[in-house]
Amino acid sequence: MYMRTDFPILSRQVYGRPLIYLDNAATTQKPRAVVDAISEEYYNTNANVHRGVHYLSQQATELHEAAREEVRRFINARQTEEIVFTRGTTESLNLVADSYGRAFLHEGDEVILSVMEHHSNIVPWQMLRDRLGIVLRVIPMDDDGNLDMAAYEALFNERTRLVSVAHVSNVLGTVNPIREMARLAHAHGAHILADGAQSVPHFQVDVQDLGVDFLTFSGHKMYGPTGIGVLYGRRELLEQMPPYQGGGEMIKRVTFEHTTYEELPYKFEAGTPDYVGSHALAVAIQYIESIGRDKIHAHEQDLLRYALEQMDTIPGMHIYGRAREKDAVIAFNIEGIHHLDLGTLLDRLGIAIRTGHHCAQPLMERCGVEGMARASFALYNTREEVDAFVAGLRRVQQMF
Ligand code: C6P
Repeated sequence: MYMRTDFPILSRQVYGRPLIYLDNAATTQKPRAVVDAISEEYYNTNANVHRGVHYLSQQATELHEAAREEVRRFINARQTEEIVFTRGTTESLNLVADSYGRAFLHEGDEVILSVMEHHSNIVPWQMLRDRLGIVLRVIPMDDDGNLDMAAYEALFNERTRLVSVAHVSNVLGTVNPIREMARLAHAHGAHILADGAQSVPHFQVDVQDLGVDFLTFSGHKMYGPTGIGVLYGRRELLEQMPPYQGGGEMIKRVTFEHTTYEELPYKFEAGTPDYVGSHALAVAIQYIESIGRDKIHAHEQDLLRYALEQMDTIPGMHIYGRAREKDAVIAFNIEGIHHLDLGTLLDRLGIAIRTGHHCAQPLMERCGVEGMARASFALYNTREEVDAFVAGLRRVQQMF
């Protein structure tokens, strides 16, 4: 539907069939504008940032810092100093676990996660638990994939310091009620982090409106390049947190006796940043806005409803996640067919989906399965592709 020709890869064939790309929660395809911005910068503007007095370095620095401002505006943060560039959601989460952990957490303090977290929002906290002796609490969910809000509230006690939860589940598509969760966290004197890897690409996310203290997301899931991500943090908290890594860019003065650190956000950006990636991310943001986030969301919701309607007519179909608010991700299994076989056979029809545990093994356990197949939509998918996908599912089913 939307500007498919902007995405050159969508016109290629696999196994002699037109590509139908339904693995967008893993990574999205890139519009020409983003790929061009990358080659353009390498061809014309490439120089290390924040270091040179020379023209190119200043130009590259301007692009990099303009990108930071673009990200700030996109998520409505108060200040550009609250935008830290990272390699992606995973690094943003590790940064918070490590640095927030050093500043705010002590043995016996508690962090609340949910049962539907991606491993990136579990493992860093477990590593911290092993280092500091913190306690992890887990919010359960109902069979439709809605978090149990009464159980959530009951998890708070005087040792709760932080809630760290997915805004949208990468498996169930559940859109968690982050605003309400933030209100409750703050009412109990705790901070809250929303993992926005699967929300920021799909609908308007406003950090001030949601009231979150931290937000993490990845460029590559929102039509931008791989290797660039964002950590938003409330200034007051970031100020109190120590650097995550040491090196160039993040220092004011170094002697062998003592080092003083840079101001925000550079304190958290050790080493040469991905200044080409940051600019390309800004171009991806401009691309999204040129279509309109509301329009993208409405389109993806239409595809979701359309796909669910048809998939529900397939015998033996199990769909995981029927939350009240659900994003355009459908995880499923068909009785009698292993998810890996399903994915492999669909692939032969030119249809790309993801299979396996989706980096959410505790959620797989909660659902009583080893793995699932998953189709996920982006702005360029069409109803015709959904038709082909459902026809593909029926065809695979007939083979068994
Ligand atoms: N989920 C998926 O196919 P990175 O890899 O750092 O860009 O993002 C990690 C991550 C964190 N949180 C959530 C909710 C995510 O969905 C992801 C990435 C991909 O579902 C790859 S495993």
